[in-house]
Amino acid sequence: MSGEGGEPAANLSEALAAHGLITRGGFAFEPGEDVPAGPSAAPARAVVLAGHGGASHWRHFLEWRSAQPADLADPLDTWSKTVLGAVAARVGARAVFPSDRPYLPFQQWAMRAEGLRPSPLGVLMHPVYGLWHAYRGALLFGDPAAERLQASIQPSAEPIHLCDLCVGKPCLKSCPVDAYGEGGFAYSTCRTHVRSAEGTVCREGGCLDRNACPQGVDHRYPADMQAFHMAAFARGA
Ligand code: B12
Ligand code: SF4
Ligand code: SF4
Repeated sequence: MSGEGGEPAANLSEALAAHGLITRGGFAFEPGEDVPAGPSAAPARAVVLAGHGGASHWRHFLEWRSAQPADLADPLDTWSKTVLGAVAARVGARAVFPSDRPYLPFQQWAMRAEGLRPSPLGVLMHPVYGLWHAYRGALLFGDPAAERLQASIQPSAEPIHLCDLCVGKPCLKSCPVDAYGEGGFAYSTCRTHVRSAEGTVCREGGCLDRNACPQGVDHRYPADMQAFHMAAFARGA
């Protein structure tokens, strides 16, 4: 595929790889579906998700961060917008982001794109990366790029949902305040603990429930990355 006036689609993966990012699947929207605008004002025709499995982007982000003002707000979002905005321009797409308001349904898109399903923690379970992956943005394509993109996307075989096979479910047993349970994620209970003196372990090393999962451990985020995300979560209202 090539974007309108852009470079061939084979270059999309290459352009993302330069920032430690990968494509996370994609699909063509159904006619009549409520979708955001593509590169023109018309509704997008297809989407390709961009993100990381494990911490592949982290050193690229840190290098960029070291040249930014210390008090830069939302640095990871800003980095994502900077690098994916440039990639989108190269391939004739419009980039959108998980933090955009109103929130776009990134996890629903991811489930369609890669056949993933949620773990008991809400984070999607990946057959290779386990709970250690995320989305930094999505590229929305219009005509005529979408037709060529559609032809190039191979529907992914639905992976085994590892949580179905997990007998002990240790991810539901490690939280000191039982924030994850039948009723979903009690995020204010979690946040209160993370902010407290007793929450040092979560603040510095990441969520104990997430870290208790035996899947994808080779891709587990390093402690500084987990602490970075936990600090952002703790700052939230
Ligand atoms: C708001 C939000 C939250 C809120 C949820 C509050 C609530 N219940 O509404 C809070 C702040 C609690 C939260 C926390 C986390 N989040 Co969050 N969050 C989002 C965000 C920005 C919007 C969700 C939304 O409303 N979407 C709109 C609806 C229409 O889209 P959707 O696809 O249907 O949304 C699904 C999610 O909302 C999900 N959901 C509902 N509650 C929760 C709670 C958690 C923890 C998760 C992961 C999902 C989830 O259910 C929906 C149905 O599939 C998304 C990005 C996005 N744009 O989707 C990230 C997102 C869902 N979060 C993500 C992550 C990883 C987390 C954390 C686990 C880690 C982190 N970033 O700090 C933390 C948990 C903190 C901890 N203790 O470890 C990832 C999930 C990636 C994946 N592999 O699946 C996303 C996709 C962001 C990204 N950049 O990839 N999150
Ligand atoms: S511990 Fe088991 S149930 Fe929990 S997220 Fe990991 S595989 Fe899924
Ligand atoms: S971050 Fe800590 S308090 Fe929050 S859900 Fe995970 S283990 Fe529980």
